[in-house]
Amino acid sequence: MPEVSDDPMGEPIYRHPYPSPDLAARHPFVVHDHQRVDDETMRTRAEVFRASADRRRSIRMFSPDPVPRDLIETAVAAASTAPSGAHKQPWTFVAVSDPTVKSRIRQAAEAEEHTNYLENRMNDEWQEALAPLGTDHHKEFLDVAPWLVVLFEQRYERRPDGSKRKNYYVKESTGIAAGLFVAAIHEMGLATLPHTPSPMAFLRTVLGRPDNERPFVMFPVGHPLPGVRVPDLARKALEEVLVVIDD
Ligand code: IYR
Repeated sequence: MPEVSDDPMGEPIYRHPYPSPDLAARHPFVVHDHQRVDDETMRTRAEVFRASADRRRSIRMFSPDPVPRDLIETAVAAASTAPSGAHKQPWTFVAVSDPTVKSRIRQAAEAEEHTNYLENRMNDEWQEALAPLGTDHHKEFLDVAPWLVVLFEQRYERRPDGSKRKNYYVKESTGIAAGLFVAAIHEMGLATLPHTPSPMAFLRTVLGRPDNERPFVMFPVGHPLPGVRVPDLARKALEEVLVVIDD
């Protein structure tokens, strides 16, 4: 087995190598397949990704044009590469294109949003924050978008004997998977919207999911409706979101 690299001066960089021989004897480890590239190549790749990410917008009017199922499958496969607490991958994606089920979801979502917007379940401060986005309780896109992908977090897992096995960092893990899903959908040229018709418990019932799963976020997916308008938002400047503690 190749040894991890040491300092050229002969001093080991790590005094506590990972995995320890004892750990490696008990669990399988493999050498990481990594191709190091030079700084300029990294700069180019980083900028290509940044510029693409910056073109992403949340879309609230989708074209009804169908989207092949294999594209959704590939996006979920990409999302499911997300790092997760103790590698438990505590998520389930439910992809719906059945118009009857989409319509049931829309009805239930609009009922919750009606309470949110028109019966003041979202307080004034919240409604003010949303005003520039122009959202309301109508969620037509839930019928129109060819796919609704509902992401569930698994708070625990059932062992074959029915007992519960805890998952760790469920929200963090599922949140990262959600981010990768958004990126995958965008990179393939489709659009989505992270939608949370809160409270979302109805999604568990409508989709017949087990009691260890809790809805985390829902993604309508499709092509944007041609000519769709989006809020003229600016993203925060790097200086507003990045603090560097340099040497
Ligand atoms: N879930 C509601 C309200 C909403 C909340 C936030 I925070 C948003 O950024 C946008 C909408 C809805 O989907 O309309």
